[in-house]
Amino acid sequence: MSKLHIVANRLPYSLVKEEDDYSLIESVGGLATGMKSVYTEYGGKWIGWSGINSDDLSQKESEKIDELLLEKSCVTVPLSEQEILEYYEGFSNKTVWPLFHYFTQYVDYSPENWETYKRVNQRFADRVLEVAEDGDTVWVHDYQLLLVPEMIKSVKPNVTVGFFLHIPFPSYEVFRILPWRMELLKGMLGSDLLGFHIYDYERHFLSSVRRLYGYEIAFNQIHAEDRIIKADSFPMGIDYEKFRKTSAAVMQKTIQERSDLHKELEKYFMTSPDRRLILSIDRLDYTKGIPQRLKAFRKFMERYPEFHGKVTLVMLAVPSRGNVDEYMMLKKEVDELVGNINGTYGNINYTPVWYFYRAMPFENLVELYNMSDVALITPLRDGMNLVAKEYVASRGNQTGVIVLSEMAGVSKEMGEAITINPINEDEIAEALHRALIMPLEEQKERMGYLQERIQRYSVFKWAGEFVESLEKVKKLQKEFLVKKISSDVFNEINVKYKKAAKRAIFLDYDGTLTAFHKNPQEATPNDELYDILNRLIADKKNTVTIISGRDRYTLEKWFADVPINLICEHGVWLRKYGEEWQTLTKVNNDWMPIIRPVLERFVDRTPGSFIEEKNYSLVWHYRKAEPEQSLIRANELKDELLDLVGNLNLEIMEGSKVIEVKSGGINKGIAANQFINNEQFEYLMAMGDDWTDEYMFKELPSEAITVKVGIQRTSANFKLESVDAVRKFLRKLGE
Ligand code: ADQ
Repeated sequence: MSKLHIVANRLPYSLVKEEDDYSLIESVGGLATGMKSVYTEYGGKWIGWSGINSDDLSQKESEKIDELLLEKSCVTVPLSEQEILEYYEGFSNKTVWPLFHYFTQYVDYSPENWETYKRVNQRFADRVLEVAEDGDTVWVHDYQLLLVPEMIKSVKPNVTVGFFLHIPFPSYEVFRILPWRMELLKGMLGSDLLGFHIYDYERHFLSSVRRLYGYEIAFNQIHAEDRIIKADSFPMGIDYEKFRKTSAAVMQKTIQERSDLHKELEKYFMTSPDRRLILSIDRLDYTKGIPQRLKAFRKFMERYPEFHGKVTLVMLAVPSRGNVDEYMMLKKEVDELVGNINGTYGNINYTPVWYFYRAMPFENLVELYNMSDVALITPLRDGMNLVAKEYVASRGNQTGVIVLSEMAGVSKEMGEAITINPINEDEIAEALHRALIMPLEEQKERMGYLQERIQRYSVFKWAGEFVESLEKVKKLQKEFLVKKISSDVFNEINVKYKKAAKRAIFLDYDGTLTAFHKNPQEATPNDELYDILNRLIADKKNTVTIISGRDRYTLEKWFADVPINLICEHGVWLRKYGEEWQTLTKVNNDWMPIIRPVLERFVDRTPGSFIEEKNYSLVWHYRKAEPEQSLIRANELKDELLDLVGNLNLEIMEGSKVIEVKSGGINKGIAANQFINNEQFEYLMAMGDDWTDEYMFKELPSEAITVKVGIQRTSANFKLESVDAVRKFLRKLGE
């Protein structure tokens, strides 16, 4: 039975050493909760690091720990202190983390860290490969393991790989800075499905793929060389019920049962009933905008003296990466700002900022969520931000206001929050004021909508939808495989081929026999291709024809020494080997002076694009142009042309990065049929990669072997994934 395995930097358990023995504590974090529901249900393993560096463990201890964790279906990946330093604290947290959060000034470009990152990713992948069998699914998590998907896929292509990125994916302009950008993308592209919190990150990712790898992207499907890869957004949720229930339970406790924190908070409210609490919770990280938040609070105090003595900001900061320079500087800055505000506005009975530099037990966290009037969440960048969702889930009486950074992924789901720009201190100060004076009715209305939404899309739903989506990608890929020429199918084709006494073979050129080139004139045939064609032609039973959209001049030059037939410009011209060029169809060019200026206008507006003029058609090429802009332009151009072509009996053909306008009544299908007319071929075959080749696939007699190169939809009977596959196929034919 197929299983689902999880791969993440950390396992969902922490180890506690008691004298000579170890025991496990279950993690309660969002990811652990969501994932546990998945991998236990599908009987898989969780592969990750145990949290203890392997230098500190004897062989016996390691074995003991491995055993203990295996009972929980966890497989450990051992990491030494040096590796943690270079892979985790180094490349993950000093290179990828700052870069992906747009803190380019903090990015460390250490090649040593990169080498260790690769090595450790390989170790994770190796562990997965030991565990996962063909047909299984593996779900890899986050920025520490960007290379793992490809490392799995390249060895076990029949394992389905999903990847989820928990942090933002930056815009191409930022991503491109990284010296190892190609390798990181390649690693991610080993996945079958890539998940992001929000559409913006997905969009940035696709744009980097398009620019760096040049793959076709239709909607959110990447057409890589041999596979369809899907990218999609899945906004991560929380265990809503757990927060809701704990919150309700905490508030029902008797005074004696309440926690110390709870009692302190009650005391605070008792001294004056109009006292208000503002809550701020995060890891102490420079991406979270903590200094800016404190400055905005100071501004609020400056502007609204009527709130002095009445408002307290409770600020929880979980210590994080404390031995890294930037984090030490941040800690110092935060300490100073808190001191400054408390010194300026505080007195013996009043402390404006309560600052806790530590993690809190879950129950206390919920108490704070429950008792705070405002949640002040102002990260400069944040993949999602679960604190905002946890606050919503804990609000039993449906009051409370969220002041939320527009730079957090979660803001896309929280239209009812007061959104702010986290750099704009004035705006935050005003938003705080607005939140504090918001009427209860309005608070309840907003919170009601938020609760409904956050409850519905919980972490379980999130995990479930990702897995379901992976299944769908698998299906999509299978559809491709159905037409793929397997070795059995090849054998059948080869039997027919060998039996036939007379064969006609039509081969498209660009994208079929040769890979695309930015400059079409440079896509020249190489020795390997000449060799393949010459061997085909050497068999006297074969009539081989190159059938292309290209102009006569180029093909004639390239194939001057090859005894081959040429059909050019999609079927306007035919040159049988040893004969003169002849037109297959009578056409006129009266329309060209009308259409050319339209195309020229598009060339002017789309740098890098150009017009090619053929005898009977005009082509707008945009392979060299900026990819995203040119796609928009291509759609605009088609739109404009559609209005014109009807009256002029023209056809618009869309090829790979080209739009071609030509006289109607000409296409590769008509041309191929005319070519075989009156001759008795026993074996017909046509191969091509783009839309214009579909005419051949549809119009040739039904017994023809038609082969589409690429994974897109087609009316051909068979598919091959790449130019390489075509060359191999042609070489083997007849053997
Ligand atoms: P984080 O950067 O860690 O996660 P976030 O999503 O806010 O950010 O999660 C923080 C978690 O820590 C919350 O569950 C919160 O309850 C807990 N926490 C915070 N302060 C605490 C304290 N003092 N004591 C105890 N617990 C505390 C990364 C990305 C996010 C993304 C998540 C999930 O940076 O953008 O939302 O992963 O994908």
